[in-house]
Amino acid sequence: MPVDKHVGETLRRSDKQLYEIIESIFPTAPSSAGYHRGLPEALAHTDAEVYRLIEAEHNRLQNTLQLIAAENQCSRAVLAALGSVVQNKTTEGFVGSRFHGGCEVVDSLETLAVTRAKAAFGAKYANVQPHSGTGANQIVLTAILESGDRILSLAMDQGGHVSHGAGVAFAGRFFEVEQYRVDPKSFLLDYEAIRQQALRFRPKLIICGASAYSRTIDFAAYRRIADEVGAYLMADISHISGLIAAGVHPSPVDDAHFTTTSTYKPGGPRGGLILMGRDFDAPIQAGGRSMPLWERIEKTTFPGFQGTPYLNNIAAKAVFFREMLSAEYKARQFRIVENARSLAKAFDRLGYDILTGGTDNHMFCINVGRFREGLTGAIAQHCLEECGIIVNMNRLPYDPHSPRVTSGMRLGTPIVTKNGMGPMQMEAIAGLVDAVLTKVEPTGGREYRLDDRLRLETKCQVQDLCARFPMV
Ligand code: DSN
Repeated sequence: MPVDKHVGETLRRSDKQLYEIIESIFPTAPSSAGYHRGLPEALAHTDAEVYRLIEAEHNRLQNTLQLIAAENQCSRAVLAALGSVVQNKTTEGFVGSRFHGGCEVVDSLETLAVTRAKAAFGAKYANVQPHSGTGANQIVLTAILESGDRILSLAMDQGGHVSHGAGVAFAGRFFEVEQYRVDPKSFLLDYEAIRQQALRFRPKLIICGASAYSRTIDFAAYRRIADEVGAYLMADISHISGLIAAGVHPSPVDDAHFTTTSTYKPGGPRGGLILMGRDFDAPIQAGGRSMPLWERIEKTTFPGFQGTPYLNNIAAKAVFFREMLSAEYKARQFRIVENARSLAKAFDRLGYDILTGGTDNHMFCINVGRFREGLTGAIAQHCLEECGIIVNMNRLPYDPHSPRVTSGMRLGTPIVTKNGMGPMQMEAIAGLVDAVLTKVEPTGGREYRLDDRLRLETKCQVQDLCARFPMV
């Protein structure tokens, strides 16, 4: 059965409040049966090619192990909201200040999303319009910096994100970026070294947050450094925002001037979110006048950076933020970390080199080059994929290899945890990965030979394991 079958029913059961708002405004659409119901079936009848490919993706997801730390699996209710009629609405601006008619329903949806996001993160301000996490970062940068202003951020090969200042991307092209590094021995953030660098470089913005850092981040220490040098602080919590909402990791919402996250990484729809805490109404000079920071962020979002917000996506965010507030979601965040720790320990027992020796969050990196001569992150990713195990190669701090080869492999536990796996299955996953990585024969940085029988056997074992934990 397609994962998103009868999506309208799911939304009705799991988020009654959205329907109540809509129903209080208009009578039930008499012809909704024809247009809005049975969406996957409509696709099957009108475009069999795309329908088959979507089904193929569903089958791939169900039959392989999803261990990419950046990925998650949203609920059927979130899928339902994404595929709803709200997709058709166009507008610009924010609630109370729109540029098109017919916004009463989407205004209610956006207000609901904002209210729930603030509740989920304990924030004073939430902007649910960014199209992505990277877009949210670009909005913040554009709101507070002029071209050529200075940014201090974690380098990409040290665990940072491409949008934080890599030369190939927006921030790296339009601002003067200096990047900090983790300690070369412990691979941990060195707050005193960051402070010294900030005192010398005098950035206007410090960015914290990471894509591949498995230890707790001290956001308060970053704020002390930012205050000492008179910089703004932006915390990009995309990878750990679910853990933060659940209280599994300390929150930066009051320490940072701006907190950004993508909304799919914690398990919602694709999209971005900007949160602000105690500094939400601090004044900033812009366009010849003083305005509060939140207003500057909104004016930069529209018309500065984006046009029409994705309103179906905002509806889906509203559904997701409500899920984040549930006891089930919060308990799952603890299990995600427990599973990541179990998985890291299982690899440790098998002789793998885990960066920083373990994890405090949902992910960790392994230096596969130190496990076996000639093994690289690229080989690990590709040969495991052939066996149904989906991971990603990752450059490690001070990595001698290029980004297309790498020494590292990154693993995360959000999806396997969502589908009900626990510490016993983590042990089994480490065993399956190990069986492949001990036998694969590297013949180049990205080339290798893999025994056909091993490939087939592992694939079958992976499918058996996945079949016991179907997608939910
Ligand atoms: N941030 C990337 C990652 O962590 O893989 C994906 O957006």
